[in-house]
Amino acid sequence: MSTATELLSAIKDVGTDSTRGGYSRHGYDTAELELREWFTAEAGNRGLDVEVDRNGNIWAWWGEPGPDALVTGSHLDSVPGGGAFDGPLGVVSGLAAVDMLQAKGFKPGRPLALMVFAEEEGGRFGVPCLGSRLLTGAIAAEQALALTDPAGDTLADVLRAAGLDPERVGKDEEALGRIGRFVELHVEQGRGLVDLATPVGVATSILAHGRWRFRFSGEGNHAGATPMGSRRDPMLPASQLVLSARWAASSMDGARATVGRLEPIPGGTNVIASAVDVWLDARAPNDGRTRTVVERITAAAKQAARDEGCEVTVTEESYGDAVHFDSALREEVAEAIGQAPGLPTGAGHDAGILAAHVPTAMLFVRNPTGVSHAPAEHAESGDCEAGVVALSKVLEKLAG
Ligand code: HGY
Ligand code: MN
Ligand code: MN
Ligand code: MN
Repeated sequence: MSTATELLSAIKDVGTDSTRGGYSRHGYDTAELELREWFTAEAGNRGLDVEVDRNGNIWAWWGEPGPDALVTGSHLDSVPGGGAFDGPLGVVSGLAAVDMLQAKGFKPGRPLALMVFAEEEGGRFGVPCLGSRLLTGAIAAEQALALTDPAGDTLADVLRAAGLDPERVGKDEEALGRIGRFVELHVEQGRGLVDLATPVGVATSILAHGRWRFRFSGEGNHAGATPMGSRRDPMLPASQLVLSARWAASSMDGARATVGRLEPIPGGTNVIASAVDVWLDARAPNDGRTRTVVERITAAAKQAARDEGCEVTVTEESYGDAVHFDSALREEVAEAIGQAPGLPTGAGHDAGILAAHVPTAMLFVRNPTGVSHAPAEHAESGDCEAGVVALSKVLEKLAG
């Protein structure tokens, strides 16, 4: 019988990032594959039957796979330089909850599975929740297979190397049809539970969320020899985009807009870039506000590109509308675990993708730093255990 903290400790050296700090574990890279193998062995030790679906998601079944299953899970990949808890906490809590239930002699009255979703952060191929999007058909197989990672490998290449068949990737009605209800446990990514002085909460909603890539093209040239008046420098409209993101989201209730990734081409100190790629992450409480924020940012960036004699193209890389979790399931979860506050979240989750298809709920575990997607992300051992106890009560009630 293991605690969540002991299980996290067993993987603490996998995928550490000595340059950025924290962890860099991306879909199907060496670290993530090692963690998938580790999970498979841990599930096997508990007598669970492990299978990998057509889209690379792992399922570990307690008892026969079947319809109307109760499923819990999360992901093992991270953002570049991410924390130890975002994703793995949900996975190890599933294992620890199974330990707790097995120790008390619980036998599921319906199929029960733990899941690990592939490439939740989109850290390698750019599209978040790729495994759950493929499973549910939220992204078309052809579009996904053509995605490339920074090394230029397509998802199709990478899946093939991992032993999966690209021909079979795509909406999987049969696998999806087995999920009766889905519950994801996750570290909280803000200070909601800290402010409430409570270790565990229940999610109410997720912001609408999209990612856009802007390619600004100008004229590559010499930093010293090119007079200031003769430049077409794409870094200028790129910078305007960054500033406009702050301005547009700040003036829209509940909105967030971020530029966390920007790549000048070719990227030399003494080179005026010929092009700059800028990725915009924008979120808001509903579709209309999200779209408005992105339209305002885009208009400002296009004007700045015209002023500098540059071209701009915009590609929507992913989008998902706001999620409001099933209120009946939320009540059942709250009943199972006792009083637990409801909390909205600005972060995306596989549970949010599944929510369009099956009743879905989420448990959050307090994060004393309130920081996430960075090495400072944290959860105390005692709170992790409170999360496991809560999850085990939910599994017991919903799969009993
Ligand atoms: O919220 C995110 O950026 C990701 O989907 N976890
Ligand atoms: Mn994340
Ligand atoms: Mn996550
Ligand atoms: Mn020179």
